[in-house]
Amino acid sequence: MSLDFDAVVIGAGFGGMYMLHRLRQKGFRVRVFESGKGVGGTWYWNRYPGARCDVESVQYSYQFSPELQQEWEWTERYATQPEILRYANHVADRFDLRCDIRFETRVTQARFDDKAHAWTVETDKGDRVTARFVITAMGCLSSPNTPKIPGLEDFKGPTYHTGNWPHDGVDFTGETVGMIGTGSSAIQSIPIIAQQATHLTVFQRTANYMVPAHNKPLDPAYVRDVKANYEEMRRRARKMPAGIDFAFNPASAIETDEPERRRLFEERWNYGGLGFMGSFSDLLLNAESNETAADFVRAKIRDVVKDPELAEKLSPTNVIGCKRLCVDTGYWATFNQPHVTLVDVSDQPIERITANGLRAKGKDYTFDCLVLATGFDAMTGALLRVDIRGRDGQSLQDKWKEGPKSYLGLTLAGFPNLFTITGPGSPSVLTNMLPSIEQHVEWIADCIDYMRRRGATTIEPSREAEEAWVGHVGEMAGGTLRSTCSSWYVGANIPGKPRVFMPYIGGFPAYIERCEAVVKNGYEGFSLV
Ligand code: N01
Repeated sequence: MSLDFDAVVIGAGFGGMYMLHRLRQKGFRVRVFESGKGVGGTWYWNRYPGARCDVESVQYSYQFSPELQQEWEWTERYATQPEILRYANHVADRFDLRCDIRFETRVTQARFDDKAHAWTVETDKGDRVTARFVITAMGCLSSPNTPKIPGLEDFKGPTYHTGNWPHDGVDFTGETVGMIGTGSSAIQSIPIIAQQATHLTVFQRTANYMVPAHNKPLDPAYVRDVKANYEEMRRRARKMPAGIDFAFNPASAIETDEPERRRLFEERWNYGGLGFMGSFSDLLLNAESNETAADFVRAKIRDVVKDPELAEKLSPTNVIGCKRLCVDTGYWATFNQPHVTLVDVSDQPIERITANGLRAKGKDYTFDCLVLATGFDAMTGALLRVDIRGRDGQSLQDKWKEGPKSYLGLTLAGFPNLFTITGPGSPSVLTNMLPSIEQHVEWIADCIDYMRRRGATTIEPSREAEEAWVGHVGEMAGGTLRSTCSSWYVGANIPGKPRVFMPYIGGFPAYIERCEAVVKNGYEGFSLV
C-alpha cells in the first residue's frame, strides 16, 4: 500500500515547525495540519494585552540553526507575544515551511491500521490521508478552560478568554471589566487593562506569588556578547534542571543565616525573573526552606500594597513555586488604584454569571465586559480533543481515563508510530520549552531515520517500559513540594480530571541522558517490527 506521507504532524507551533523542517531535511514527505490561520501555536492564540514570555528572549529561541540564531535580533529581555509571533513567521519563511502546512484545518481523527502499519488521519476540511507516523505538536497549554459557571451564556456583553484572544485586539477604554482568574495570563493583562478600563473587578480564587520581570530593552553590547558565545550559553543551559542558563545556588535556605538569606533573595529579586527560585537548592524540597522564600515575597506585597487588608488578601499562603511562579510588571501596585477592586472568592465559588455581571457571595457585581483568564486543560486537553485510536481501535480517551501514561512522554504503548512532542511524562512545562521541543524533535527524527535504515515499519513501547516510566515520573514528583497543591500540573483546575502530576520533574539533563541511553541500548523498551 502506498502511503500519502511518511509523517503527519499536528500543529504548526514551534514543535510542529521544527519537526517539519527536520524530517524534510532527512528526505521524508510530511504534511502538517494547523487549526489556526498562521504558524506560532501558543503565540498565535494568546494575544491578550501584556502577553510576553517569562523566559528571557535570547534563550527562548531555536538553536538548531546557527545562522538563524545570529541573524534574529530580540529587542527586549522578555519578548512580547507580537515579537515572538514575528519570529515564528520569520522561521516559517526562512525555511520555506508554509508549502507543507494546511492552515485552518483541524485534525479530528487519527486511526492506526494494524495491517498497513500506518495511520489514517482525517480533518474537519474533509482530508483523509495516510502516513506511517503521526506526530502531535499541539502544545501543552492550548486547550482553553472555560469553567462551567452557571449563567455564562446569559452575559449580555462580550466575553473574552485570554487563551483565544481576538486578533484585532480589544480596547477597554470607557468600559467596566470583570476578570476571573489570577494566574500568569491574568497578572500580565491586569495592569494593562486597568490603564484602559474605567473600572476593573478581579475575582481571585487563589492568590499567586510573583517575582518582578524588570523587563528592559536589550543592550546591543549584551546581545553581541550573547551571539559571540551562544553555543557556550546553550551548553550551560542544557546542564540546568529547567534548561535555562541561570546561576543556581547549591546552598540550603534553612541552613543559611537570616541576613545572608535575605541578601541572596534580595539580589535575585532585584535581578528579576524565574531565577528567584534558584536562590537556594532546597526551596522546592523542604517546606521550611520554602516558607522563607514565601515570607520574603509576602513582605514585598506589604511594601507595595497600601491597604493592609488588601495586601493580606493578595498574599498567597500555599507553597511558593508549587503553582507556576508568575513574572510580573506592576501587578500588586495596580490594586492601589481606586478603580481596581479585588474580590476574594476563595471560600465560595462564583454563584453565577448574570446578564450584567456576576453574583458572588450573595453580592451582585456589574461590568460591561467579562475576561476569563481561567487557563487551560493542560498537557492532555489538546490530545484528547482528537479522536486518536491505536491498536484494536483503542481510544486515547480510554487509555488515559485514569491519567496520562507514556514512555518518556514521547510514545504510548498500544499506539505504534505515534510520537507526542512535549507530551505528558516529559519535562516540557517545567523547562524552557524551546530546547525541550528541539530535543524531542531531534530524537523523533533520528528514530524515524533509524527505522528507515533498518527497514522497520512500526515502533511501539512495551507496557512494562511505559509502566516503569510512569512510576518513575510519579516517584520523582512525590519527592518535591510541587505536587502538593491544586495546580494545573496535577489537573486540579479541571473538574473530574484524574489527579496525576503530569510533567517529568527529574530535570532536563537527567531526561536527555535517559533518552540517549534508550537509543544507545538499541531503543530499549521498544519493539521494532
Ligand atoms: O492559567 P492558570 P493561565 N472560578 O491556570 C482561576 C503559561 N503561561 O492562563 O488558582 C474562579 O495559571 C484559577 O484559580 P485557581 C504558564 O505556564 C505563561 O494564567 O485554580 N477562578 C487561576 O487563578 C501558566 O502557568 C506565560 O484557584 C477560576 C486562573 O483562573 C499557564 O500558561 C503567560 C475558576 C487560571 O490560571 C497557565 O496560565 C501566560 C473558577 N471557576 C501563561 N477557574 C508566560 O510566559 C479557574 N480559575 C509569562
